[in-house]
Amino acid sequence: MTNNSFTPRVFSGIKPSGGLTLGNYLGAIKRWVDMQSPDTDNIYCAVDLHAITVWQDPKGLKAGTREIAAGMLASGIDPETSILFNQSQVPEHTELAWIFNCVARVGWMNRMTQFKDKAGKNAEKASLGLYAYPSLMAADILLYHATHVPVGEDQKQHVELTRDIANKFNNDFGVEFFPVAEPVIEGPGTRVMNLRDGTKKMSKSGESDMERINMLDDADKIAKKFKKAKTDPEPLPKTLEGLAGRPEAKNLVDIYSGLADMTPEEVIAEYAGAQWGRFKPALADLAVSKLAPISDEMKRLMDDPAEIDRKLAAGADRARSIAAPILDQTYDIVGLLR
Ligand code: AQP
Repeated sequence: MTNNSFTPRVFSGIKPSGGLTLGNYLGAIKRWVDMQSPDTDNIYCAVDLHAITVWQDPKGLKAGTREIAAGMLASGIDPETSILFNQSQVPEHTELAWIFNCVARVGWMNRMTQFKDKAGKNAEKASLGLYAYPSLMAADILLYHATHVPVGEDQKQHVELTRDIANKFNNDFGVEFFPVAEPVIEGPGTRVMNLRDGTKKMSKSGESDMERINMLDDADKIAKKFKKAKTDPEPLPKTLEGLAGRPEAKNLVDIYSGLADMTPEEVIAEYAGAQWGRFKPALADLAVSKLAPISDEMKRLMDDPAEIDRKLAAGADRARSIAAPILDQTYDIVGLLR
C-alpha cells in the first residue's frame, strides 16, 4: 500500500536517559525545527517510557524529561506550531504497543542491533522492556498515523520494523489502516560519532563525558573536548574522498558541516590541507557560537519547571485528541469489545 491516502504527519522522540548531546541535536532536534510548518502536524515527544527500559533514578528521570523539553523549546520547537509532550502522559502509546506486541514476531525482534548493543553479553539480565522497545516505538509513530519520522541513522532499523508492523497489521486484518511510515535521514549530522572513538556513535549514556558534547556544556568544556578529540596525524585532505578510512577526521568534518549548514565538500574546500591545530579551534568556536544561545535558553527554561510541565501537559492534551480515536478504531478492527 502507499501513504497517498494519509495526510502527511511527522512524529519523532528523544528518550530522557541522560543529558542531550550534540548527536541528538544534529541528528534529530535541529532537523525537527527545520521541518516545522503550520501546514503539517509535527509531533515531538520526550519518550520517558523508553528511558525506563534501563534503570533511571526517579528524580533524575523527571529532571531529564524537563531537560529534553527545554532543549527542544530552546532549539526552536514552537509548542503552538508543533505538539510537544512527554509520552507517559498519553497512555494510548502503551495500549497500542500491546497490540503491536501481538503483531510483531520474535524473529523480527531478535534482529534488532540496538538491543544486541545495549544488552551486550548480559542479554539474559536485560529488561523485557528493552527487548520490546521497538514495538513501543512503532506504537509511538503509528498512534498518530505519522507518515514521516526524522531520526538519526541509528534508529533506521526501528523505523523499518515499524513499517513491517504496519504492513502485517493491515494484511492480518484486511485493512489499510496504518500508514507505512518513511524514515527521514538526511544531512551530515545523522550519525555523530564518539569524540574518542570515531567508530562508535556519540551517546548520552556513553562511559566517558569526554566522548560527547552535551548541550549544557560551557564554552571551556566544548573547547577542551574538541582539543582532546581523537584524530590521526594527517592534515585535512583536499577532497572528500581523502576522509575514507579516517573515521575521527570524517566525524569532525561532519560535525562542522552540520553546525555551519555547509556541505562536507564545502568544509573540505575551506580547510583543505589544514592541520588540526587550526581546524579544531575553528570547530570549537563554531560549536560555541551555535550552542551557547541554546544552552543559555535551556537553563532559563529549566529554572521554571512548572512552566515546562504546563507546556507538556497542554501538548499531551492535543496529542491525545489525535491518538484516542486512532486507538479506538484499532481496538474495533482487532475485535476488542468496547
Ligand atoms: N550520535 C548520534 N548521531 C545522530 N543522531 C543521533 N541520535 C542519537 N544519537 C545520535 C538521534 O537522536 C534521536 C533521539 O535518540 P534517543 O535519545 O531516543 O535514543 P538513542 O538513539 O539511543 O540516543 P542515545 O543518545 O544513544 O541515548 P542512550 O545513550 O541512552 O541510548 C534519535 O532520532 C536518534 O537517532
